[in-house]
Amino acid sequence: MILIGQYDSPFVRRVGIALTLYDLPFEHWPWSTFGDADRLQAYSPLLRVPVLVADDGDILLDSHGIIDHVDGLVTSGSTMLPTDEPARRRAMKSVSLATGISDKAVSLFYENVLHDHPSTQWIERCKRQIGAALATLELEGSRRATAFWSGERIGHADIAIGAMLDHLIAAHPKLFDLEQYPALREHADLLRAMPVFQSIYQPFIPPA
Ligand SMILES: N[C@@H](CCC(=O)N[C@@H](CS)C(=O)NCC(=O)O)C(=O)O
Repeated sequence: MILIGQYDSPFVRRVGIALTLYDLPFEHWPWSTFGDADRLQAYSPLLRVPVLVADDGDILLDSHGIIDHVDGLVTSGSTMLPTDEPARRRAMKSVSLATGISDKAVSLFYENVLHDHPSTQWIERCKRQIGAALATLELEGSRRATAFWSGERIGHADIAIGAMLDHLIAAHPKLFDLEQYPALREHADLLRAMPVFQSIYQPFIPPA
């Protein structure tokens, strides 16, 4: 398998971390969506990452689709999503909140750097959406009684939240302060201490 995209993308990083934790071998092509756009488009018509090239050459797009495929490659007992309800749908909701924040963080970043006249209305909307979703995750985290989001071992929700927080703080250091979200800050610290979060990592590089 080949994973295309840089690890400063929270979406690419969550896939890289999942593949690593699953012990699934993969090659990593750290292509930039801007700098490598020409060669990327052959794999990703939307010019987005992550892209996963399967061993048979099939191409998977979007971190959700890729993670779903990757979960199918491991034995059901070892997938990083609970199998029983309501734990499964709760974990999926947390993943959606985290990746939704990342969507908005990316959008907010592009609004500021790619537009001569960024829209105040759009910026305020993104900030409001990110703030409300962070508060929702903070509440979930503060009520949690387990070491990880969905139990005693790491799962996709933890990975999505950890990747989201690192990206959010790196891309918008002046806008979001983790001190306001103690449960999330504590969880980010726990995850950052894990070797996989340190090896599957790249400092944030703005598009050029
Ligand atoms: N929903 C997608 C989002 C992927 C995404 O937005 N990736 C960003 C990198 S962080 C990207 O490719 N941006 C380039 C663009 O949208 O033109 C996923 O979960 O993979």
